[in-house]
Amino acid sequence: MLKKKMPVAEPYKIKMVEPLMMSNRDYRKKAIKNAHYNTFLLQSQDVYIDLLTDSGTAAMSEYQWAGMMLGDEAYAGSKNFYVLEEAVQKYYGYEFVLPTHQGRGAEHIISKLLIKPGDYVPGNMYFTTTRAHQELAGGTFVDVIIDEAHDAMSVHPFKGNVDLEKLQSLVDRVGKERVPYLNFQACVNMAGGQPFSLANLKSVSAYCRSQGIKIILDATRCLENAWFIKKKEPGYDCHSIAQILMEICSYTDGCTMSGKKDLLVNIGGFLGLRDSQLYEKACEFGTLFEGLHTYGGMAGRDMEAMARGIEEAVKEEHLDQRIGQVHYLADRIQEYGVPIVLPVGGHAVYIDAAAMLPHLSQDQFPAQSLAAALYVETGVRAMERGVVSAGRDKTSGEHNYPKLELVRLTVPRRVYTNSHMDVVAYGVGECLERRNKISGLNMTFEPENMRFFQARFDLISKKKTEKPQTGVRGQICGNSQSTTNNRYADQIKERLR
Ligand code: PLI
Repeated sequence: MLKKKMPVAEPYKIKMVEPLMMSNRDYRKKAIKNAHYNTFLLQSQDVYIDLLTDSGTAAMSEYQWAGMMLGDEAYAGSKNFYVLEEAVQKYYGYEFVLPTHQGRGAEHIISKLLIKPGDYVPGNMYFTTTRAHQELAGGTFVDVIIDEAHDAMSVHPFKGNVDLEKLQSLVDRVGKERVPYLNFQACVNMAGGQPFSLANLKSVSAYCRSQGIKIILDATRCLENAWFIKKKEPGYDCHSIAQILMEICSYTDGCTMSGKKDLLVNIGGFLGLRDSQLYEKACEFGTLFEGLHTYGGMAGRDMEAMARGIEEAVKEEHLDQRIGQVHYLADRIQEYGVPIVLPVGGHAVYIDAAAMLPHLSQDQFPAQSLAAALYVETGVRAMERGVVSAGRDKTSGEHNYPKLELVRLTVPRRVYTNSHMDVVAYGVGECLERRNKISGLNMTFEPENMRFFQARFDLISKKKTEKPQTGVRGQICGNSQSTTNNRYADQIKERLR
């Protein structure tokens, strides 16, 4: 029977290609060993399909490349800055725009501007760089996302929502004067790229305004969030993505933006603000840490490319294909019976490594181990999003043990075809087949900050990996956190049931 629905295909054709390195298993085994079992330490030339991140990895369009030739590399007042400023004002509605070299540049500035030592910064789950800057400024991050976000199996359509009760109880506990702002992230990365609903943002915004607490939007994947609102939230199907984006921003006081995701560029970001006094102060910090307020660490040509990226990224056909490809990959992976986070988010498929490798305790870094095994299997590079990424508690020095132990397969925008996605799914399926042979890892080198980028690991000997769950943590790391470990083992059993 003929299919009735028109398939979604790429709204572009390919003009230039970049050859990929094909390697064999033995080569990859050596490469991952040399990279200390950390996919961040692999050389990109040794990777076949690179799903490490969707950050800065997009293919730019001919329109963006043409804009690069119009770069005005003046130190001050580059014409490309004004083009970018106008695009942000038009689509995001923030009057004041400070370019930054990438998203974390904007996070640094907003944290320094608004956080005083001893403050609390609530957010809908953390992001690594965001929380690091909040802590560097003397703040304490408090997770106020709804509980469903921590449950890989929950199919809540808006797992990025803020739990208003959790927020209120924080404010009641510490006082509103200790809560300078709420960080509201679009398509929450660590939860699996999960969107918030406009209804939730609206009610949280009303509460925050009544308390004098600002809302700073992490707009990094806000267009993808807008797409989910259009598709899932009642009353928004007839709205354009641009309209939804503008409405989202209207409930917030400012935004930090990594242009390297939604905005289809390889580098760049900005801080968007409404308050002129805050902007003036931000310009001072921007000049100190990033560069003058009309370039903020970006070349003129890059500002032009990002401005043009904004125009392209709000197009619905672009988002249909972009998110459609992520969902295509998720469907193929599920056909192999691999457990993934549901519902599928906007930028990546997250494999539930805890459920897939129940023979490994969380101290044996299941997600890190699976990412390394996947590379060996097919040359696909993925990223750990579990206990390694979560780092250590600053006070107790213990690992932060997240409930989710995930491997992220992040799809770059406009780069790979669905045939590549088929190969990725096959590789994940092969890992599932031989999951009992995947051994855990020991951390042999651990940087103090953002350890996941540079940490080094070694394979745990097979004998140790195959020991039973209970008490494994004590044997491997020599500490006494068996309660957390048992809870973790219970969760896995629950998921496998
Ligand atoms: O990598 P930056 O500095 O341009 O952006 C930092 C950043 C802020 N917020 C969110 C939600 C992010 O996802 C983010 C960066 N994400 C990376 C690098 C990623 O691989 O997901």
